[in-house]
Amino acid sequence: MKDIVLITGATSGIGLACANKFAGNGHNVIITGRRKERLDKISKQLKNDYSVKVLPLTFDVRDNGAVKKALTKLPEEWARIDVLINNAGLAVGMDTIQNGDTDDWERMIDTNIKGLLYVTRAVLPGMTQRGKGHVINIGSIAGKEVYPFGNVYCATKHAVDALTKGIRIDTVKQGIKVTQIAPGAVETEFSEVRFKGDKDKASSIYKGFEPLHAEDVASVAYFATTLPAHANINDLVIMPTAQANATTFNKEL
Ligand code: NDP
Ligand code: 8X3
Repeated sequence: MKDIVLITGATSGIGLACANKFAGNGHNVIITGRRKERLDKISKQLKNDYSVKVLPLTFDVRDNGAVKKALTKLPEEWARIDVLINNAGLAVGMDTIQNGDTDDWERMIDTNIKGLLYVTRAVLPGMTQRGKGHVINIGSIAGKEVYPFGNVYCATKHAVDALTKGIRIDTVKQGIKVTQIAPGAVETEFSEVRFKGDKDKASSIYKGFEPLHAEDVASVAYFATTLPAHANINDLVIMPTAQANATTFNKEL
């Protein structure tokens, strides 16, 4: 049977790759993000390429009112969400705490922690009522380790790690699957956002080694949903082969 898969942050990178992966396997997808033009274009592409149903929803995950409005009154054919991929997220800036920009901190905390919570709070009651559903949180190696100048971003991803465990405890009796996928370096728009539009600095992050592609992470997310009902991947770290941990790379420069 076709699933309904809700993917936050589907306008680029990992979320976009997940939209293609799930739609490519015949599932109907709800794609979200703030950039409406991109969502509309992606929606057309997915429908054309895969003949699935697509519902594009434009909202900011930091706005709880907008999240509730978009997700708690879905048209009936879309209301039974089988898989929620909490992917929308970002890093902004890299600095010490003593020099850090508090606006950057607010953006990361509001998006990566509060946004994930708002979306999950809107979607999870339907899953628990039906006794079926799968929540996949995109964490990070930054949720397993803390690296220099990563402080607040790492803290938000440690929160995603903790919340994944908490959601699993809270919903185990209703049979909900809860998975965290924690990637190392993936070449997307992530570093461009982190370095506030500095494309040269962003691309230098991925020089000298082959980073993960967004499709690698999407494949793992899709695989997690193909396991039988009794089996769940709780936590999965996926890294480029040339990356041993958050700070150790095999780079040829
Ligand atoms: P991208 O910048 O390519 O994609 C981020 C997505 O999140 C975009 O679709 C963006 O959409 C959406 N988004 C950001 N802020 C908001 C918001 N306030 N409301 C709604 N949507 C939002 O980066 P990635 O694909 O790399 O990042 C996806 C996830 O993967 C993030 O959670 C990131 O932390 C995590 N991650 C990334 C890694 C990497 O190396 N790239 C490694 C480990 C984890 P829009 O701008 O249209 O709103
Ligand atoms: C993104 C990967 O290593 O920049 O979460 O934190 S890293």
